[in-house]
Amino acid sequence: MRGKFITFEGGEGCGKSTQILKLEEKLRSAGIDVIKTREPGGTRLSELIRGLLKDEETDPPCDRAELLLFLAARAQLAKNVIVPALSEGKWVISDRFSDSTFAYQGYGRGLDLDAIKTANDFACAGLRPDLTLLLEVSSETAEKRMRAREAKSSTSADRIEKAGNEFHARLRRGFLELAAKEPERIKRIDAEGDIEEVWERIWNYLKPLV
Ligand code: T5A
Repeated sequence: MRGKFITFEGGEGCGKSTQILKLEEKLRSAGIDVIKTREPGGTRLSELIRGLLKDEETDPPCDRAELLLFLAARAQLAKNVIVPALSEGKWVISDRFSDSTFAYQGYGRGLDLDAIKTANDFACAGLRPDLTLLLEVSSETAEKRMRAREAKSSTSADRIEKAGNEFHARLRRGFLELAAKEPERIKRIDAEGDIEEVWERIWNYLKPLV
């Protein structure tokens, strides 16, 4: 039987990665064979592309080049990792997938949504998440969490994180429009509150599916 493909989405600092770790552990302890991946990334080529997308030293990609780099990374991950795992009956949890492209490159950068859809469908060759959890926090909470993470890991904001408040407001609105268009697949999760509170909301939602 095909496994389930679950994606986590949201703006910067919404807490996806933290909750994905908890879900991975919970599913394993329930005896489910699960793999976790991230976008961009998850294969050698896709991780190299991730490096290019985050690199601040070389010339930054123009908006269309940025879109195509994300899609190239996704095509490789979908074909070589996600599709084979699902067909072996494994569950796949991905930290971001196609919805991020619509939100960031479409609503955020202003690239044409229909063109993105055509190119993304080509890259994914029909692969779509079964379920997407959209983690929602206020911009103040996101900012606080990002600052806390930077202090903890001594990293600084990358090129996309530094794209400005208006860009981030547009992409957050974009995620909400995507959720309104596909309410069956995209579930909005209130991600305010501490890690355990958010986890409880996520697990309450997923428990019946497991
Ligand atoms: N992108 C991606 C596109 O533009 N187009 C695309 O198609 C795709 C796929 C990826 C970047 O690429 C863009 C989006 C991104 O800008 P990334 O480094 O993978 O870059 O960054 P993000 O996906 O944004 O993920 P992050 O790891 O940066 O953030 P998360 O996953 O939202 O947050 P997390 O879990 O790391 O938490 C951040 C901090 O908050 C704390 C954590 O401990 C951590 O320090 N935290 C909480 N603190 C208090 N209460 C809670 N409930 C907390 N939850 C977490």
